[in-house]
Amino acid sequence: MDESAGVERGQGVLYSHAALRASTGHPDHRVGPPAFHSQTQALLSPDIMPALHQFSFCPHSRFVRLIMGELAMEAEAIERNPFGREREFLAINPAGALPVLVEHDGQVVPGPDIIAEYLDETRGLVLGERRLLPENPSARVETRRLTQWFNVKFFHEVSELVLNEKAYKRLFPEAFPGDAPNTNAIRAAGANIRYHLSYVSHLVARRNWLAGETLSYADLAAAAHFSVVDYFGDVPWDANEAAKNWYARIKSRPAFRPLLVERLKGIPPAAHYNNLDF
Ligand SMILES: N[C@@H](CCC(=O)N[C@@H](CS)C(=O)NCC(=O)O)C(=O)O
Repeated sequence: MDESAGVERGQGVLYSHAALRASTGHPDHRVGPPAFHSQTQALLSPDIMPALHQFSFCPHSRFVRLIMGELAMEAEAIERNPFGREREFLAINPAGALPVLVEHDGQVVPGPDIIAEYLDETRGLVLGERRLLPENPSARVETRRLTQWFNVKFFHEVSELVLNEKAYKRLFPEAFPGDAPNTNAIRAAGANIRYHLSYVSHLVARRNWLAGETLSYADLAAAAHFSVVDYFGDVPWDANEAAKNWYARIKSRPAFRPLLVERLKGIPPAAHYNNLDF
């Protein structure tokens, strides 16, 4: 822990090419509920590098990390309890939710949608034709529609249910006082995900990627959410070959590698989780 900076450092992964190498060199990188003793001032004055306050298995954090990976953007990952509500964290994001980006100049950018828009505005143009939020207004609408589909609809119908029941209730019991495991929620997620897989295959039968011919925020949001469900082995890939092929393409991108080596404390991943040829 870096006490001088007032935040726990070294636990996160740097989303740069160097970090990508470092993280793949440490397949046992473990993630668990962190303890933070930071001060607001330190959070607002990150030195040199932007910082992403995130939780490694929060799909919205993963979405932002995939964007940063595609942009080859360097940032420090600061691992946080999603339900922590530490005073200094509420000072930068009163909503208390993850992820939050703190730019190198201290600009605070809260929430996955706002971060995605901000990164497009500040760094998106460098990708040219491969811009993740495409230039054309109707392509932007379609990209935003599908990004929201996964960040909101899929989250409520699938990934949030799986995460709550299989990880969050165990890792952060204080956030679920008196809540017993809910097998109905797992069952509902299992039924719902089949419709989402069908929708993915419907889309990729007509286009190269989910929102169009180029990789976009829609693919990154979808893959981020599928990846956390896949950790628990709860994506029935064999039921849908086209969706599986789409996920295999995105899973093999360098930006995905740091995600695949992360582990939840005491909860091992499904056997195929980091297998690119699953
Ligand atoms: N709609 C939220 C999405 C982010 C979100 O739900 N993050 C979760 C973790 S995946 C979180 O921080 N949950 C704790 C909370 O909201 O109290 C936003 O834009 O801020």
